[in-house]
Amino acid sequence: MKKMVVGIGVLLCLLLWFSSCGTRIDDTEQPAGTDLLEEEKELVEEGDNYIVVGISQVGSESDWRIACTESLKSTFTQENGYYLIFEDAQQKQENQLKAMRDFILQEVDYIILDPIVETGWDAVLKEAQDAGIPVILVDRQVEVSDESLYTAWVGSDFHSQGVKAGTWLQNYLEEQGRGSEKINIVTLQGTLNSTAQLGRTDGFASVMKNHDNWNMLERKDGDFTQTKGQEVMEEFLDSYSDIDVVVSENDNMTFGAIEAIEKAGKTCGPEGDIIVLSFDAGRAALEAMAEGKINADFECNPNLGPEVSRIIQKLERGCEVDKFQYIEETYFDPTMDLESLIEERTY
Ligand code: GYE
Repeated sequence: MKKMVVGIGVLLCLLLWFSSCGTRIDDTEQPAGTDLLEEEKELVEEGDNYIVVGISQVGSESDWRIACTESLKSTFTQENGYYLIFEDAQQKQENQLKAMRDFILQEVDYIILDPIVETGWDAVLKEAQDAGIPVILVDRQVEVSDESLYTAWVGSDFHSQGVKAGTWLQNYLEEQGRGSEKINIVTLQGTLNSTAQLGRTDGFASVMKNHDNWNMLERKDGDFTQTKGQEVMEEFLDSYSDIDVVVSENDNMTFGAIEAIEKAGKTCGPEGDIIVLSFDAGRAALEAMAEGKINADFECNPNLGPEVSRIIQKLERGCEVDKFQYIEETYFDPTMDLESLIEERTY
């Protein structure tokens, strides 16, 4: 019985595939005499036979973000059958809302949204749904009352990254014979209310609650940028003379923190005064680790383009897609062969 159901499912998908049930722009469908705006005409002409995809990207605040944009842009190419409209929101939700409304007006086939923060999306997602445009979320998530407002999400398990960081610190301190010493920690948080920030902060906190001797001196928003990371770390160093650990919720803030620490005449990394934990694990961070400045880095994979394309191709064939897809990730520390890891790194 099960086999028969699966068989019918496969058959249906094949039928849908051959009957080409996509929503590609086709100018032959325009009723005669319909007046189109000049730009709309261009879009229709250029979009003819392509799957039109509107991407609203968060910004270009970090190396991770740049790598993620590169992955999306190199996936959604005309060679691959896509016509891409890409909007960089420069870290502002209002720009993302505007971009989404423009995509709806342009009648794109799919919207790909990397939501800067989790809240404030209900209305625009409803507008997309009413217009029949599937929205695929990448990287960060949304908090909405109705999950049918988006089709799928693909990205990282940020909570698990935070747990990995806490567990790594716990093991490291034990190995160093500092398991029951008082440990003063500061956190450079990513953009507040973004999924990456919430998950990493909560994940780390869930390990921290098992250690009465771990003392969180302060957590502060560094907005995932190097400049802000450095600024906040300078403030921390001014306020506290006895910081043992910096948890920095992305590599770029880590680079800023290292600058601040060195400027203050202190050192960091395995041989230094301050333990540095970072997230993303891009090539530049692994290089800083090889130079002895970062203790551990928790991987976040920005190569999300191909996975999103796979989702769209399935939807085009009328097949079901998983609502949530997590990317597999690991972590790095100086006990590993950093030289080969750096060589292999694609971002
Ligand atoms: O860690 C950070 C970026 O949402 C996973 O955003 C992403 C985060 C990433 O700015 O570098």
